[in-house]
Amino acid sequence: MGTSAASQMVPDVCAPDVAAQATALQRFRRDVLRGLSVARKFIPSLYFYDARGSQLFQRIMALEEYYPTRCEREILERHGDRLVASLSERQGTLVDLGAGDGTKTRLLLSRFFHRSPGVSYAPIDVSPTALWDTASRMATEFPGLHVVPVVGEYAEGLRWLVAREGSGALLVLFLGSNIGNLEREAALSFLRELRAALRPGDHVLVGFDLLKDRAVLHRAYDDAEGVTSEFNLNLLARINRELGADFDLAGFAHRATFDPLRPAMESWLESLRDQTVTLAGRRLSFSAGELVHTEISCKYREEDISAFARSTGFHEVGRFRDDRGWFADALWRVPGPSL
Ligand code: AVI
Repeated sequence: MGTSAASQMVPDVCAPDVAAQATALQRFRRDVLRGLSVARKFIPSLYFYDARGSQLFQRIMALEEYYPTRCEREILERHGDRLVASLSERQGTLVDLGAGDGTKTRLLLSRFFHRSPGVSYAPIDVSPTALWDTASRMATEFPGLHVVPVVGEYAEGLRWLVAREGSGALLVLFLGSNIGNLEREAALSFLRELRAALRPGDHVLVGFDLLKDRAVLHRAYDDAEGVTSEFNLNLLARINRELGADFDLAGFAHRATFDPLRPAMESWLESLRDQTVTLAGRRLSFSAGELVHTEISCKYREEDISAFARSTGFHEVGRFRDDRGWFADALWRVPGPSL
């Protein structure tokens, strides 16, 4: 750990592995072709976050209608001291799953760093550009902070957790209701894998968007300025840019619906006319009114959160809400004596 935080970042973020990029592109092509070849078409929401998509998501988080970011910031500002106290050790690490721009994490990191300057920060994100910005900003803001950025999906994050060196305790942040973008079974299996990758005494802080008035939900996922629409349509723009497809973006429109059974908000791209698109030598047909599913954003009841902790082997030590009770951050501990 003799190297500076900035030089620690270079190998992971600045030296893109050409073979890995080619594999990622092949996987993108395969996933899109597969999703657009079935009767109920879909594009995995993971692909929202190229550089443009990450910028648009930053704009969504600043929107008046998109309440989750402000609610969670309120929670972290109010309860930050209590939360970092869960990571009392000098050698602890704050792991940030789906770090994004790290604005909320900074609220915890500043408290955490001032208590114990020997701490480390490990942001994990699919977007190399967002990750690089966040990692370098944190390294500048907290001189001497050991920053270990990891580019990847949650699976890579879990692999990194399993292989980690050192005995310090972890506080894993899974904020912003990122959990809500996974179907219930996928969320449970992810949390079980996360639990298995951790050690007794480690903690996780999971953000859950609570079920609320439908009109509030609709506004949050279909804002007046049209930023969420642009975010959704950027999926098609990305497929054109990276996979050479010929989607006409004017031929599709953003739709947001509420499914009370899940319960969840869902995003779709609706084809506005009968049309054919060419992608990787294949012709894909869309009929007028046909919907392509692009995202699920699950909403939770308080009892869902308790059931999630119970059935994934975590012990809940605290739950923190904003004033309106629209959002909750649950603090869970891996049971057993700390090593
Ligand atoms: C990242 N994720 C938790 C956001 C959400 O609320 O599902 C993504 C998003 N999609 C549309 N607006 C925001």
